[in-house]
Amino acid sequence: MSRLIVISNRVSPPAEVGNASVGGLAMALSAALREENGMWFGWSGEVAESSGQISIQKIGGVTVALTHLEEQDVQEYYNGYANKTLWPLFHYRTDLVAFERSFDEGYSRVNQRFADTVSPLIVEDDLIWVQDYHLIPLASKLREQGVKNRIGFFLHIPWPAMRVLMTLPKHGELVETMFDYDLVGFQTEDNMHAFTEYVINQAGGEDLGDGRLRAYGKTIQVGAYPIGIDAKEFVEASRSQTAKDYWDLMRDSQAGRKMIVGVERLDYSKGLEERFTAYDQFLRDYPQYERNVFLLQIATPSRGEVGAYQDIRGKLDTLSGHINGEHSTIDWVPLRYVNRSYRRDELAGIYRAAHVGLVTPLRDGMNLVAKEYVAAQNPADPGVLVLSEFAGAAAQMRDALIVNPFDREAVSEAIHEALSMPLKQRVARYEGLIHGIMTEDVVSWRKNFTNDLKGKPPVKKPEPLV
Ligand code: ADQ
Repeated sequence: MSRLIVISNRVSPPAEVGNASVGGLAMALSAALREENGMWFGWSGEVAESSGQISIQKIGGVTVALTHLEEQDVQEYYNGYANKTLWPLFHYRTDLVAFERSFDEGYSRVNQRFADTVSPLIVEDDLIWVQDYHLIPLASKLREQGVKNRIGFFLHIPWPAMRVLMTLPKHGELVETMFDYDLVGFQTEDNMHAFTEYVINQAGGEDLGDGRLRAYGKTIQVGAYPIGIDAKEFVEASRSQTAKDYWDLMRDSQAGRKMIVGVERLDYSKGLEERFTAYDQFLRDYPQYERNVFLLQIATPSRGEVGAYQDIRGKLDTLSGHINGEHSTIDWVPLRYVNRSYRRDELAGIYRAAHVGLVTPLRDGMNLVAKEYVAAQNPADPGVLVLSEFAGAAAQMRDALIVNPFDREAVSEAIHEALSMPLKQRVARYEGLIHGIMTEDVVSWRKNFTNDLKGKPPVKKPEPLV
């Protein structure tokens, strides 16, 4: 039987797999690796004096292979090219992009080192699945080592429009490396079309039909594989005792007020500054909500070594203070702004207590919070999802209230519409959304991708649970 080898920048700490704090993606990949006798390779998250060593352990049926990085690698590859160059560029924030030759070199060096370290572990028939923007050139480096196996790549973040990508020095070289994969997967059709447009118009390539693209003398398969959540697990988490305790806690602290919730990593792509401004606008536009509503914004600090993340954190501290200073009364705080993270079962209870889920990224590959919010709702009395048209999830979740996150008046109106929506309409929208969440889940996502990589027909979608 062929093995599956997943390669990603970070490997979820194996001791935590199966624990409620581990994300659905980590759990789904671990399940795939267990079933397919697989191995997960990536950076341990630790910095070492010298890199290239590998530690291999078997945990819960999954072989986990970890390697360390040197300080310079972390600065140039991870904080540098991945998070100061590609992340802002692929999220259309060309104003925040830093191009430095050393980043480029660090990115190439770490991809080379990953290839050198993992290639001796690869045997014939292994299926290799590379995850995300940190490792775009990995297949190319593996091919140079003589690896002939089938290699797939999945991009979790958006693929930008051609003209945006063209602001990246050496963009052609980056795209060329993608032609060393057998299958390249994107979150949405839109992203796939943007890639195709570049290949045809910039690389002089050809669309051969059936998802096949030819350029640089090579042919690859491309496809859209919208990622889902582990819906069954999340619905179960929302019915757990911890979720009920958190739901009770929130209900008590609401004191009859309506609650709007936002949950994300503290990242400029998530549109938190624009969201706070829109909420401020909402409080001005609809004074009838004074003392009757609050926004709970959970934003976990992330990538704190990168300047743009320090800047956005500072801006949000100021803006949240300003909104509360302006609108609070002695017995009401309109914005609860929380910089910590919660376990999945705790989050499920928090989502369930919220009348509105406010998910307004400026750009997002997919956005799993939108799906988790809906999965956690009480089917008999569900809350309403307000969703940015620029989240990949918007292509699937048409029953959400879809908004332009840059239009603060429109977001303000959508919040009002969501808060005042009659039960019948809330239930109809929820039912329209939950079906897709249950069927297009993370399990069907990874099966569809790996079957296409193997060249098998798509999996039959599972029946919905609720
Ligand atoms: P992210 O940018 O991290 O993922 P998202 O898809 O929303 O964004 O996933 C975040 C996950 O972290 C969710 O499962 C959420 O519950 C959890 N999370 C966020 N804040 C949390 C907190 N404070 N406490 C606990 N948990 C928290 C990237 C891409 C997305 C894409 C995913 C998967 O940017 O567009 O959907 O990968 O492909």
